[in-house]
Amino acid sequence: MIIYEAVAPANIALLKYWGRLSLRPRRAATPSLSVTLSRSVSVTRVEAIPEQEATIKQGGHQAKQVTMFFPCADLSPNLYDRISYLPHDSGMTNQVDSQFLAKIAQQVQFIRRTLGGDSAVSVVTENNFPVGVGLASSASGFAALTVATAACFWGVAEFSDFDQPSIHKLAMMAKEGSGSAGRSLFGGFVSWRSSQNGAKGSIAQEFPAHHMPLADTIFVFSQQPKKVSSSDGHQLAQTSQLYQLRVQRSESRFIRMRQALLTQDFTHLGELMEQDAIDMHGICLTSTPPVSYLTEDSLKFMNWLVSQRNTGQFEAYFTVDAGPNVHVISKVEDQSDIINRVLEVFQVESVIVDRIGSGPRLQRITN
Ligand code: 2P0
Repeated sequence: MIIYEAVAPANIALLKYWGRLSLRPRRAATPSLSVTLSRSVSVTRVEAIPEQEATIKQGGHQAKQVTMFFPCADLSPNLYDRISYLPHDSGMTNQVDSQFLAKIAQQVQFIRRTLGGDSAVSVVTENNFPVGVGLASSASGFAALTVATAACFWGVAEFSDFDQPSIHKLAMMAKEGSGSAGRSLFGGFVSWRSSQNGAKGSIAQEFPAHHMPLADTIFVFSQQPKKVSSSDGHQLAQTSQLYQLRVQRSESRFIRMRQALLTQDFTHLGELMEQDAIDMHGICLTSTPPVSYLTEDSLKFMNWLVSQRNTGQFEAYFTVDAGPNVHVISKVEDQSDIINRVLEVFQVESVIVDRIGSGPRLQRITN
């Protein structure tokens, strides 16, 4: 049996994707620019499974693993994809599990159709960090799934065996599972261009990880799953009066952010990044109905971080995705000092200590 195991990292957007022009295909209303992380990863194992095994229909719980079977409608009604998820220690509700597994099954079918695959597959996926709390688990999850599934259908053994056009194709497929997942196909600093005015909306690495070795420290205030999904948040964004303003500004903000990166101007990059995070959450709060991902804890922390910076304690900038947990972007050499100072002042559920990384990995395991 041959198993294709992909490890794909989460990414954190410095310039956020928030609002889209269409869901299928995913077309972003604004350009986004992210940092691919190193340690927060999803691991996905995919193998082709024979017909007789795939025809077992009932799902079930095996230890902590949640498994469901989905008909391969694209191949034959008698074939089933077997999708399993190994929950992170923080756990997920069963309702989230089944929705999550159905989205994975849908993505498998999409990849199989796109690449002309001809077998049912078994998918086992897990993360080393909590899911559904605004930590980009869908980005790493759909990136790993896309890499492992494509490797299985193509028989590719290592990530470096994919050529650049193939990686681009994988990124465009991954974003159909979750928009931000397309960016996790590349290491370093990655852009996803807007599809406004008929543009193609391509995804590409702008700079490799070593260009500017940044740290991302994630202060986790809550592991409760968010009440409004990112997908619904994207949909609601258009109801905000601030939305068009952000769309109009986004191209120039992208160019300035890229320039700050090019010149390794951390201060300018950080200022632009904070402005954009505030803009995104401003849109959320002014959507109809309003969406509030930030909590009192997040706001208190963000204010504290700015005051520390303004009084010259350290140079670090915040960004926050669709959840209450705050990412602190700093230079790698300042990371441990920042963590120590934060923990003197704040009680957090956990701290995820991460940094910029170089993208997905793949291995072919024969047993
Ligand atoms: C981002 N986020 O750029 C933004 C910032 C969260 C906040 O993209 O509905 O799961 O699949 O297109 O990628 C999270 O939303 O959205 C996200 P879909 P996704 O990372």
